[in-house]
Amino acid sequence: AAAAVRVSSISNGGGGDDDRQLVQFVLSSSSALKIQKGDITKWSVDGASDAIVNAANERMLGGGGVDGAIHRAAGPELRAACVDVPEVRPGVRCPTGEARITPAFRLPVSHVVHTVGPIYDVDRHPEDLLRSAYRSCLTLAKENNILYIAFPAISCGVYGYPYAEAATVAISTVKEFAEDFKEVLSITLRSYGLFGWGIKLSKPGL
Ligand code: AR6
Repeated sequence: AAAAVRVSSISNGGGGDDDRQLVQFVLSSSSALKIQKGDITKWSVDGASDAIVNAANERMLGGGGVDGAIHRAAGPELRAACVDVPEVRPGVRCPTGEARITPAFRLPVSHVVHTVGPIYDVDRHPEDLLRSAYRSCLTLAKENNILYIAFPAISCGVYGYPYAEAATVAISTVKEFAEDFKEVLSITLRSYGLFGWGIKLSKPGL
């Protein structure tokens, strides 16, 4: 049975742009999870099989926060690629809890996985929706042969999700995914910027 995962507090360990590891959880003999920090738009592993996740909104045409940073760094081609994502209903390209994938253009990774987390005080069942957002990103990454993926702290900015609660959801969802797909053995939870964090999945030995 999977061990319960709960994060009672999460700290970014102070300012600065360094990428040092802050915390490491060992999930099993072959699986580790780390909290680190950095700017997600600078992150890459090999530029061919890696992706960053964007904390987007349902319209998927850009916005503030990490969404704005990703669109600025990727260039206008990213917005054009997002426009091409079909709407599932008027104004909605990616419903909350789902994910869509595009190329990454000028970013140093191959793909951007766009997802939409819940608005903490508005959406019903925010935990289920956040879990679904993480799981949708991981599933899409796997379907697209992505070996490395970094997440920002989805919903933890303007959408108001408390960090410790969101970290608990992120860690347990990634852990479940790693257990379902045995080839994903190493998990890194990264902390980004002043307040964010995210996750990297990687093959053993890398
Ligand atoms: N790298 C990593 N993390 C970052 C960066 C960066 N460059 N910039 C900000 N963060 P938010 P949400 C962190 O508000 O809560 C947008 O307008 C930030 O500190 O970007 O899911 C969208 O268009 C925080 O921890 O996303 C939506 O409308 C985390 O990223 C809405 O905001 C997420 O904060 C989505 O809100």
